[in-house]
Amino acid sequence: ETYTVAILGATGAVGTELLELLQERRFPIKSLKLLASARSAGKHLSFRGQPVTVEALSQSALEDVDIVLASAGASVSREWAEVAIAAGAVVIDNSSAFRMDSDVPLIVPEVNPEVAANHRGLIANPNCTTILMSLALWPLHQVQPIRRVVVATYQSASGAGARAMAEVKEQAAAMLADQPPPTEIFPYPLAFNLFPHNSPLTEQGYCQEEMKMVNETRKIFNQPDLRVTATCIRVPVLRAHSEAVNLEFDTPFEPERARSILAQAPGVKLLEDWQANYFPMPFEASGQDDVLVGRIRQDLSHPCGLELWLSGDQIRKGAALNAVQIAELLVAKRWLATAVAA
Ligand code: 2RA
Repeated sequence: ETYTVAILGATGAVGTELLELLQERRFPIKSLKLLASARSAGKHLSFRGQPVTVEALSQSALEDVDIVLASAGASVSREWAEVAIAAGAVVIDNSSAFRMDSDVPLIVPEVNPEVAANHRGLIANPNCTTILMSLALWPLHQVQPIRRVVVATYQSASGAGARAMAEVKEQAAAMLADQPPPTEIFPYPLAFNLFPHNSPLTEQGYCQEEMKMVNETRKIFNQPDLRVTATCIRVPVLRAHSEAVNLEFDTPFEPERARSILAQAPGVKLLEDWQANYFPMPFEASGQDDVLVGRIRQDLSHPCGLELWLSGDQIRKGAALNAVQIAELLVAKRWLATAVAA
């Protein structure tokens, strides 16, 4: 069976990766629609060697679509997801618009695939930092429940979009030429600098990006009492996020045991060479499907603590690959028909 698929936000960093992955993974496509803002309409992209013209998003463009992969921002998803669902599509939304809605499954296929069966036409893709962290934490949590997570993130420019990736390069060039760095996308220079993620702050002093990790991890793990705290930092890296994670369990978790579990974990590549002092780096994580995990060690400050480090491609597994894997899951399990429609 083949499907009509629409990519919403086809010309963005994630949209471009979605197109690449649908080809690379030979997703069973009958026809492909590339939808974007009127500004991008008319551009020609290529799919399976054939040119595909980008169309402006419209009600008619969403007719007769089986699956919408949406990555055009929360406001576009809020405006158009229901339209697509009413026209019969299942929407896999990469934006933050619906992630915490109780009737919207929030899915990492390696963690909670079964929850996707309950969708009512809309499935949310978690935030990139949450996806990457959950791949490393879930296999450990299955063996010994995690009680507390303390995470510091080192987030690439790609999380702010394709133009942000271009700007950090322009900033570096400007600064090397002793010129003022452009700051149109980022509020401050990111090249040779770093700053706390500049998403809006909540009254508790956490930014929205940090609260996404707290709330989404609890939902995906189905553990509302899981204690999570996060500090999210934007760093001058192009397209892979890294995260320093401290875990607390009820009883000690041997690093060797964690290492052997993660060596078999789906979507994870254990990468550590202690003799060579060689561990995951965003430079190597970029372009890979797997999240690189390493530097697993006993927390010296707590007998039931464990430390680990990870790097993962923000555009790929952090967004586009996870969304395509959700689509593959729905097709494989024949879960495309919504509970509502059935
Ligand atoms: C960021 N995770 O990195 C957010 C949005 N992709 O800025």
